Amino acid sequence: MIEWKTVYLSLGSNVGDREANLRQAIDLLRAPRLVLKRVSPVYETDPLDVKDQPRFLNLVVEIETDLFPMMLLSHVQRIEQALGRQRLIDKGPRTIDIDILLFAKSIIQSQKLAVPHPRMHERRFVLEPMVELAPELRHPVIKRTMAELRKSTLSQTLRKTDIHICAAPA
Ligand code: PH2
Ligand code: MG
Ligand code: MG
Repeated sequence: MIEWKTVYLSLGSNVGDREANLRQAIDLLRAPRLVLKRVSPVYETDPLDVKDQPRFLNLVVEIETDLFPMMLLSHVQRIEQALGRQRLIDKGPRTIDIDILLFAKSIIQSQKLAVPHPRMHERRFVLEPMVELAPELRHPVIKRTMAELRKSTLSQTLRKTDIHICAAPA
């Protein structure tokens, strides 16, 4: 029996029809060995890192999967490519970005993949939607809950939108 793991992904878009990009990416996530469980509310967020770029729409999805982490990474990278993602500027504008935040309690440090996502604990655009889905979930390295981590990011500005994306297939 292969174990099914609960995994959290961060999605962001700041190019083109941002809501359509998020919806399409979520539709493409469903796969034979991957069940979409829950989708957080959608937040409009000021850009971090590269500040001179359009505002993002961000959300977090909870999935269950028996894929290995590198297989899941290939899957999400194929979706990024299918939505026409171009890697022009590091941390710059993108039609869709899909990051693996947490993979059950796994800690992964490889050339291609770092989990937990190395910057998730300092980003409100990740923690605000994470807290909606799993406030008491503990970061496996920092050992603090999502709700605790969120507190130190409150100076970053965002707003909750009234966009709702359903986890059930359309
Ligand atoms: N992604 C980045 C860099 N900065 N800022 C916001 N608000 N949302 C993002 O998704 C984001 C960002 C690199 O992946
Ligand atoms: Mg990212
Ligand atoms: Mg990414």
